[in-house]
Amino acid sequence: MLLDPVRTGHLSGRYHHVKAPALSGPPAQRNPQVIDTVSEMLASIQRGGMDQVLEYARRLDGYDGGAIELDAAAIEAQVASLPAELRAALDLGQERTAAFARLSRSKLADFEAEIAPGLVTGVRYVPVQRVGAYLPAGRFPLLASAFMTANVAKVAGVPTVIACTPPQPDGRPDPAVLYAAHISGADRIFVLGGVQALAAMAFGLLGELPVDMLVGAGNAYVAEAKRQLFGAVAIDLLAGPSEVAVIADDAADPVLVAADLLGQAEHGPDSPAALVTTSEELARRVHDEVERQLAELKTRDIAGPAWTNHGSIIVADSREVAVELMDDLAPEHLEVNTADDDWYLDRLTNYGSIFIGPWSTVAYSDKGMAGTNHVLPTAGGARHSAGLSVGRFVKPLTYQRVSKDATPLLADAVDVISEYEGMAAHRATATLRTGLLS
Ligand code: HSO
Ligand code: ZN
Repeated sequence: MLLDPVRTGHLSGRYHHVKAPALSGPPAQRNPQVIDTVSEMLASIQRGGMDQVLEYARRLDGYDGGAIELDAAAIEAQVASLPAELRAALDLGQERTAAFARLSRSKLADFEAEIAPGLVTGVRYVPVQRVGAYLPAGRFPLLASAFMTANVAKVAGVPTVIACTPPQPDGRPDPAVLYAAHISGADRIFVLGGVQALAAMAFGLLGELPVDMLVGAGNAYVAEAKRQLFGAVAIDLLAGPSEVAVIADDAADPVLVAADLLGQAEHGPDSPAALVTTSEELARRVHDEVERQLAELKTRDIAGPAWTNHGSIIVADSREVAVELMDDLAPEHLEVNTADDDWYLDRLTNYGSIFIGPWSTVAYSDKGMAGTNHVLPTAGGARHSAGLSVGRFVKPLTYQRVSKDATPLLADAVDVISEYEGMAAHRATATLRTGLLS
């Protein structure tokens, strides 16, 4: 999250950095070795089918034969040891996420209208038929990801949702990821990781037809596989490192602001975190507070380098400048913690999800408790796109019904336009119908 000098040049002199990121310049390029490895893997799986999928699973994940699909009994056995408290927390996250998705779905209403005499048009929302959800379990098993992907797809009415999650070193999936996938209503759950999992879902190698859409995060190989499979399938988005930004003023508590910056910096050493404030005093206090909290943080080996290399604190001359700077950063997560939260909310336009007031923090959405989706655009994607939502799993399909009486209204204009374009066959489809009227 670096300010773009092209878009923010007119603001120069109206803000300054109290802390700038140690690393500047464009984000890391896609790694050519990853690109080549993934395209080789996809091609050989396309040729070799399931045998090749399992061969990669053997080589990369230590797969040693046996069923990769978990039936109800296997799921029950593997989640049996989970603490009741964790199950209850996950149940709550699933219910909240589903509640928000159900409400969002109810707002996508089919409609039909006669927009000109005899011309009836409409929209029907029809779910995508098959979705593949990838549920990683890397550095941190992000348990709520199943809710955001598989569960939201089920709420949308997707008939078939396949979930794949990688095996741990003992050959089993992370039991809590498995529980989350199960309560999300995934129709089939496979213990299969990485590129081979995505390929198996996209090429229809798991006893289902090829999926129409792949969703879910993963490492650089998973992201690259989604990018290469895009077109053949839809994807949710290509997620970069998780980001957080905060707008705060003198009304904010520096302890909470610092904690919330570190709360996402923890994701990885390249996770950006930014504070934009109208208060020099708050900037200084958050600066010191981040260092104090880092010293005691269990995950400081990750959050520390993230903050040093990609953390920033910017003081803006005014609220208006703060809004412009933040809209340029277009963060994945944005917290507003000021005396005038509503003033900011009315004006900000670029963010994945916004958290309003001192009691709202990103982790609530991360873990499913806020109900909102945590699959959100990163790396400036929030300038043009929103995050994953139930609406992405239903297609607004249009229809039209033209009456005989409405024919002149449409056909005469199509006749003229097609003639100009030189499209004789198009023109004939209209003029033939006009001819039938006389
Ligand atoms: N912040 C991540 C999601 C997450 N974080 C889940 C922790 N758990 C992407 O929005
Ligand atoms: Zn997070």
